[in-house]
Amino acid sequence: MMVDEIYSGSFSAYKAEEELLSSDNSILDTTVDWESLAPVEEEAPALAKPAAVVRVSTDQDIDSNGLADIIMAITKSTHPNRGSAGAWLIQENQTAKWGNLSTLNATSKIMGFGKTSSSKAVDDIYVYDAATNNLGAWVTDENGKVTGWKNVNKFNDNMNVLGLGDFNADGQTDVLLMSDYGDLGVWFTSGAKTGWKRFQSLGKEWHIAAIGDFNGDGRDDVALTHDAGFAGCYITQADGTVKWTNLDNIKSGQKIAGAGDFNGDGVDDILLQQGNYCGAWIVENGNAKGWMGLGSLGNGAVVEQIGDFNGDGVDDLRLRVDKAIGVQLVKGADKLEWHYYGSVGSEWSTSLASL
Ligand SMILES: [Ca+2]
Ligand SMILES: [Ca+2]
Ligand SMILES: [Ca+2]
Ligand SMILES: [Ca+2]
Repeated sequence: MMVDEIYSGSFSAYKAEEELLSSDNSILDTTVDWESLAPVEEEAPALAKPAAVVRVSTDQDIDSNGLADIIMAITKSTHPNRGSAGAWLIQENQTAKWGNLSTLNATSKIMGFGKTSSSKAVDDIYVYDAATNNLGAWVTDENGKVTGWKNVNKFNDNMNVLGLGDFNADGQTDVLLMSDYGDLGVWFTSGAKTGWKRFQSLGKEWHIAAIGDFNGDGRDDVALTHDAGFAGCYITQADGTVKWTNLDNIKSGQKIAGAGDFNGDGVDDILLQQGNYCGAWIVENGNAKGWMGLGSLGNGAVVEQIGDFNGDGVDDLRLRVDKAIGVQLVKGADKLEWHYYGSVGSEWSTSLASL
């Protein structure tokens, strides 16, 4: 059974959902042989770009069931349906239901999830146009359908959009930026400090590793690494400034793969990956207070998204292995539970970091 062929070749952006699912029911198939899907190469999996560029402390939920959803788009420039974007809406029974979103123009990419208004219950989908340095969002209704466009801002040419987060805890998504000269800061989209607020100037030895709320005050913070091997946080303050906290040293072979709350205390933790193995620094007040082993992901698995896919308040690791998409649900220390959602054609990008 070619479970990986569901969407290849014949996709057209607004085909009815029934058509997309009618060829077989393999999107619902959880009996696939996991081992057979793993690539043959023995190489360590290529890490996705740091989740920093995509992470936002929202539910990543566009259809109002409280479960994170998966956005995907055809990014291959030569594909006739390049730009077609849709989502797998994760259901209570851990299956995925297809929903059409919209179409990206040739220079646009999906940035991630966020809220264009604090009164919105579900997330919108942020779209960045590299040709104009303009950021905006597809506004969604409570069923995950795109109902309109809301412009966020067209940034100056010397500003680089790094990621999304709510950095003043007013419920509306802001934008993390870095200038060509190393000025790190935020574009506040609402509140008393609307507009650009510079945090710090950073040299090339600094790298943005993740965005998350690392002290649990509701404001997103920024985790950074330094070439010397240590990591820490800029904890955002109520006055729009930041305060440094130390995390820990990154061991040889380890990489920060993103942020998520893996022990369910409401504070984001730091995900570390070493080969196939994942674990997390459990974070309190911006400091690493302990280690939580998570487990091995399987050969060739790439962490593409960190979010809560089963609604238990603990973030999970959404993976891709070649064309197969699934989630390792985090069920406590050293306890991962695999759920396979389905497979996509190779023309589909499912990582927010590469969409
Ligand atoms: Ca959902
Ligand atoms: Ca915070
Ligand atoms: Ca936590
Ligand atoms: Ca979960």
